[in-house]
Amino acid sequence: HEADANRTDLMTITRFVLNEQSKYPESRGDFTILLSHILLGCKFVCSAVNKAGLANNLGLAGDTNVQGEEQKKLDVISNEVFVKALISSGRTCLLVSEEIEDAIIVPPALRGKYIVVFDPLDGSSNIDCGVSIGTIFGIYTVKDTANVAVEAALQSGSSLVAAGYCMYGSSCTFVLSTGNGVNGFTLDPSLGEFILTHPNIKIPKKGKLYSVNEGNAKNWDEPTTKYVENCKFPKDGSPPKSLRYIGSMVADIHRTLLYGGIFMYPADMKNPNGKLRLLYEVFPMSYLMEQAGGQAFTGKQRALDVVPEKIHDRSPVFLGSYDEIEQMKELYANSKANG
Ligand code: P6P
Repeated sequence: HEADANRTDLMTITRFVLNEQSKYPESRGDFTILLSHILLGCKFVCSAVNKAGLANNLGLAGDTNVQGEEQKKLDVISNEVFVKALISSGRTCLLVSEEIEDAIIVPPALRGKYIVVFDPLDGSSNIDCGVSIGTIFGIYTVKDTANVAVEAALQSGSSLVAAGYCMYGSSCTFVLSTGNGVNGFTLDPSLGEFILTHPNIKIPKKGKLYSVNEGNAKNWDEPTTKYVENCKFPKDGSPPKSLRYIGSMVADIHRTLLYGGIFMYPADMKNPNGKLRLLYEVFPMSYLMEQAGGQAFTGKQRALDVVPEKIHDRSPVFLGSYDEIEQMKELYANSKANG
């Protein structure tokens, strides 16, 4: 009857987070309410992404739809849904979205203590070929909700109170950390609930996979070049690592988190700060990796220690298994020592 008991004892994400929050007597359920609005956005995007392919086939998502209206791109629609859900939660005071140039300052009547930084639909260029894409978010708090300005979002990753992503792939998987480890939940579409499927995710200490866009190799610096060289031609006689690169960050990170290895978007001569955005790509994924026992490094410092100067700043990033990042840190230290 054990299996039956499990089947009827549904550990939904809401119940899971309420259990977690009960450890903090002062919590008044604000975080749970905020999370429920983030989850609403994810359920909408999951449904829209799954239909996108079909809509294309039926010509419904071309330039104009049957009403002749300008068909909005999925990342624009997703952004609007998240912005409206977050503001209507009454728990946010400042929003930073990859899709919007300026930060959104929430009207005072609807303000709460949380700042949410997010990429509503990262990797959306992959929709038409059916590759998994995702939403990435980070959550900070403010002390004073009366005087809120964009500067409040320029906090280092070490000030995050929570971060996570939702991957829209063969299933809809939501991965979250609120500072006590990492847990994964899978959407049961028949219930509209995210159910705990990956409790207490820990990234393997070392991995057999490396994940980088080798097309940028001619622009890499020496430490990155040496690390990748060693993946292919190990000096210690161990078997070469396998290259896995999907080009959709959430998918590449989810595989790295579960299987181990390293994900890299290094700086190169063309992009001295790499390509990925600090606030809503590098910080949330670095936070998750550390919470799962891994590391995240920029080539100069611990990724979460960077302090953003602007809300759309970029940063190089190397993240994943603890031992792999140690190797990368050593290569950068030696390269600096050699001048
Ligand atoms: P490249 C997608 O456009 C994205 O922002 C991330 O999801 C992904 O990791 C990266 O860019 C891929 O970039 O230069 O390798 O195509």
